[in-house]
Amino acid sequence: MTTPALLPLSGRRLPPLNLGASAFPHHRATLRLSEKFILLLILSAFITLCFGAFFFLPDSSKHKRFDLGLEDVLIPHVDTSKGGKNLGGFLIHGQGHDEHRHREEEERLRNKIRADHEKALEEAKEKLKKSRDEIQAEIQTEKNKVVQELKKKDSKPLPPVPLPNLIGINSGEPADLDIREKRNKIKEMMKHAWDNYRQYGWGHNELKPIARKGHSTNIFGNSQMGATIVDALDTLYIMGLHDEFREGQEWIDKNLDFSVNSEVSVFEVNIRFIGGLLAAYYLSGQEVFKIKAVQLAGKLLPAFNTPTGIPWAMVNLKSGVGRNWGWASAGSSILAEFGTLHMEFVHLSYLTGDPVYFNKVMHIRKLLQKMDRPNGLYPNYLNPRTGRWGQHHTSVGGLGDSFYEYLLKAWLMSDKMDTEARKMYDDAIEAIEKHLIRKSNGGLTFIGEWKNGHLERKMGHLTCFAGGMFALGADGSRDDKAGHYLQLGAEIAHTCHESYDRTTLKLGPEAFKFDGGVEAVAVRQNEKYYILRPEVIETYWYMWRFTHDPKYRQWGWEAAQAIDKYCRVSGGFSGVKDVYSSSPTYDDVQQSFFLAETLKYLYLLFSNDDLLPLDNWVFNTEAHPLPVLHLANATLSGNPAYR
Ligand code: DMJ
Repeated sequence: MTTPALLPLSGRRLPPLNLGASAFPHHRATLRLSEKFILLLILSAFITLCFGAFFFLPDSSKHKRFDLGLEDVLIPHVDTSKGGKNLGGFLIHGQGHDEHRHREEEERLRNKIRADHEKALEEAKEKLKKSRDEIQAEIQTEKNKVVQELKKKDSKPLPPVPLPNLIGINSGEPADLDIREKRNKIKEMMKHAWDNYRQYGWGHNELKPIARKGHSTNIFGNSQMGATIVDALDTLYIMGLHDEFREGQEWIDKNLDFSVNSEVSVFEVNIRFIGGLLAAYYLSGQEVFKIKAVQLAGKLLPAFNTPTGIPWAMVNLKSGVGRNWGWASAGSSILAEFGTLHMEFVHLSYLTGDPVYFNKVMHIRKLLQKMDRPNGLYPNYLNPRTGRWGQHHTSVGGLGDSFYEYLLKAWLMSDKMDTEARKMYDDAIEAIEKHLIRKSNGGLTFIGEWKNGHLERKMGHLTCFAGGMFALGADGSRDDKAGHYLQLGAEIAHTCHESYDRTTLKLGPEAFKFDGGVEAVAVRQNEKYYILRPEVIETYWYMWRFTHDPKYRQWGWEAAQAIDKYCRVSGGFSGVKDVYSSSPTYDDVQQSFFLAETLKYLYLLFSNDDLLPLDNWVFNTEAHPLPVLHLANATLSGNPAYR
């Protein structure tokens, strides 16, 4: 292998350089592929060097101009504006002297290039003596250095902002012995779930409690992002499990890295990770959580780069490329996903002083306000390219649920200043009541789903959260209908309790019907599962806080006992596939929301109201408590960060 003749340098050629087998006799016989590659690299570096030299060596005309500057101080200035040619004058004046200097300069540069070549060759020879492993180790060390540098840059402290009033983060111990015991039992269940995850699934997103290994789903992408750790932190904190909390914090500090080539759900990452990190930050005051939340939020922002600003459902954390779920109507984004970002994003802007997050969610709100709503209802699907609704399907359960929840909570979180959000909530709830809420023949109030002009008399487990939402929104409702909404909340709680009570395991199915003589019972086999979901217990807790009716604690205790009896296995807690079967089979997944929500709501149900009081805290849809921000108005202009 020989190089082509060297590129001309001032009319002369350097001798050709042989990089072939003869240059490396010990490699003559067989050059492995990797070696050939390295040789090729050296060769290209060499050619680049020559090429560079050719272009960057000062040419004679440049020298002359350079000299001009030097000579200028010696020769009287000629006024070019008056037609004089100073350039010509100097050329003539300094020619002989210049040429000599140019030759010297060229010679010096040529020598330098030769020396550099030789040095590069020596280094290449040295490299080739090293084993493949050594070379790889060197490359890895270099890469690590770069990553460390980037991390240092990313972990810079954020500007301090005054923390909102953080009340009731360490209280709640009930005086009643029976209630205290129940509360301790819930804490013990949390310990069981955490310890097993710690032992068998640490760092994975979730746990397979039967197989005793890590588990994940596509919502978290293909990386081990420790979803259970992040989701569980605030529950650990309020339960006083501080050693466990610290373990989690340490893992997050050392391992939680968002520069991964992984496609995640924007909604899930927001409610579980950003919500979880922000709540952990507010409760503990540990900066690391705030920093991680902000880093992660930055990775979600590219999802908003759509023609309308309605974000994609998924985003690749590394490339920033977004897309929607293949199953969603006509490439649409989902109402409950793009409509469940507000709380976390407002807090991100509050904490960073950067309005970018606030602007993104306010843009979504403005766009929704401008759109026509069939029957006043929000369809679940919205195309982010065209800004048009997809299929006219409305639900207060899956695909729609937390959008309504976040309208109400945006108002509560703003210390009731965000009246725009309250109005949107009131309008939406009125349409829902009119078109979706019905009473069954047996007198059970249910919330059905609207599908292309027809009401499906089916309610999902997810929809059961609405009982708590109605109760939470009762105070401040339009036309002073507080009593009505509290009653509606109670009716939904009752219906959802029935859906539990009418099963063999006393655990609720995923969906239940009110049709053809069936009331609050699942009909299809694929709707009979219970995956440790929180919504029914969430509603019991809100109803308890607003009414102190002991039946809610009773119902909550029934659910806790059923979970402990049928879902507990030695390796943690598992969902069950059929709540109507006396010998249930397990789905072998301990969902992260079981620790974030189900156990937290149970614990709160058996705590006094001074633990996370609702006047000061608003729970995101994953049960992560965020403090009320006492801002001057809905646009946050009262916050110095936005002025
Ligand atoms: C949770 O991740 C959140 O509550 C979300 O809003 C929908 N439901 C799951 C748990 O069932």
